[in-house]
Amino acid sequence: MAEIAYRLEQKRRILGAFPGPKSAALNERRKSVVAGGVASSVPVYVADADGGIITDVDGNSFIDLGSGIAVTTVGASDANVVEAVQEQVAHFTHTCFMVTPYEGYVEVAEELAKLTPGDHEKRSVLFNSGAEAVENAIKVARLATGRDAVVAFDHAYHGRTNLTMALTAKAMPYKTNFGPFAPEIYRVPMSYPYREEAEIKGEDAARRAITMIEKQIGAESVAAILIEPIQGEGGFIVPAEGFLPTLVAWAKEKGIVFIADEVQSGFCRTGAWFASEHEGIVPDIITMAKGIGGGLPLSAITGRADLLDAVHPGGLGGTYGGNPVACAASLAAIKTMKDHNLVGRAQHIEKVVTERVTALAGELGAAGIIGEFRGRGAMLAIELVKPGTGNTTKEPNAEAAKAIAAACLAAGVVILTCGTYGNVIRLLPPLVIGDDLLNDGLDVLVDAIRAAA
Ligand code: PLZ
Repeated sequence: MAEIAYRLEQKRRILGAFPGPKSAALNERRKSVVAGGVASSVPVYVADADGGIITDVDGNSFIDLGSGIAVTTVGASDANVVEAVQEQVAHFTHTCFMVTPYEGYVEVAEELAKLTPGDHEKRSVLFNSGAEAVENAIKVARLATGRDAVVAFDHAYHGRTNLTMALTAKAMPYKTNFGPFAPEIYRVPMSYPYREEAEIKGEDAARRAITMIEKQIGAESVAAILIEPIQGEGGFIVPAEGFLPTLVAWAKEKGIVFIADEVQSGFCRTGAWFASEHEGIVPDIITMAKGIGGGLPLSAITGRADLLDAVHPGGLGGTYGGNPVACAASLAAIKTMKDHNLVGRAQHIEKVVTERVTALAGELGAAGIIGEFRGRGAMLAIELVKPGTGNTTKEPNAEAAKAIAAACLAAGVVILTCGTYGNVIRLLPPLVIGDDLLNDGLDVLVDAIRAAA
């Protein structure tokens, strides 16, 4: 495995109170021109980023435990990506694959056919954002099946466009007052082991959802079941073992297209190329974005050739989909993932973090605020509850999540929250982060949780 070389010093450094003067000035300029509906969780402006470090315009260096929401898996300025982008951009930035095609698009599709689960014949289409990938997966499923209904799950997140808002579960901030929403979307219960009324096996949780689909929609009306194999924004919810395979088997039996939304969980993030692999499921269509592009906007759907090829020529596309610069970046990012065995790195990160957080949970005990620690690879989360309710009422503690994220930031660690109840701290470090930096970040996090408890 090749050694990871960094351009920026991998060290946390906070010079004083921040935002510093330059960030504060930018924030003022922003207020008069950028819409208030766009919120940023960190009040500083970026000057540079590399490996596990983000530096701001005032000279502060932060540890990045968020990867710009699971995007910069290979870091924000990976040498392979930088070189490939520079090379491509010097030749052509765009021609439109629907007008004059180019090799990079085909090469990305070849990689996706190899990397995604299953050895069946596959086809891919490239787009720009995760939401666009999800929308197109639904288009394909509806056309191929001739059916309308789409099943999504509690706590799901699939995007901010009209169709994907309908597919997303959480109202505030994603949906409130943005309706009306696309029709023929149905929501069924997820397997959320920590918050089940009583312990329920994965297979039974799947049966619960299937019964609801059969009784309230009718299997013969369902075009697709859409699910994140590990839910992202909803709280890094890992369904009980057996839940996903049971759904896949039932969908297959009923001619329903099973779509795995791996926009957040894909590309080495969970200690496998795709989270679907942990339970050996083979989705009919898989949606990808974020990590696929090495930081450039790229997304994709890859699926069964018979489904994708059912669409008439010209039925799928978009001006920028599979932009040549984004394709070059993607191929370089995939190379970095292979060269540095980032699947293995994610597994290693899971070990390091698990040791620290389980030790802390033990120290805080049943009276503490750690309800559950969960996740896979470098997609890990701590669900926080009101003190002492972790084994009883499990009362969500969004205040603690907020306070912990703020304390981490004040000390120079960027950490994101998530969850339907806003009470989950999530860890999504770039997979190229070094152990020393990761442990420094975890020291800060552990202190912040102790202080909040
Ligand atoms: N599907 C599983 O996680 C994006 C969204 C953050 P886009 N998640 C981060 C926010 O508040 O906007 C996501 C996802 C899953 C789809 C999407 C949508 O991907 O690239 O943001 O459109």
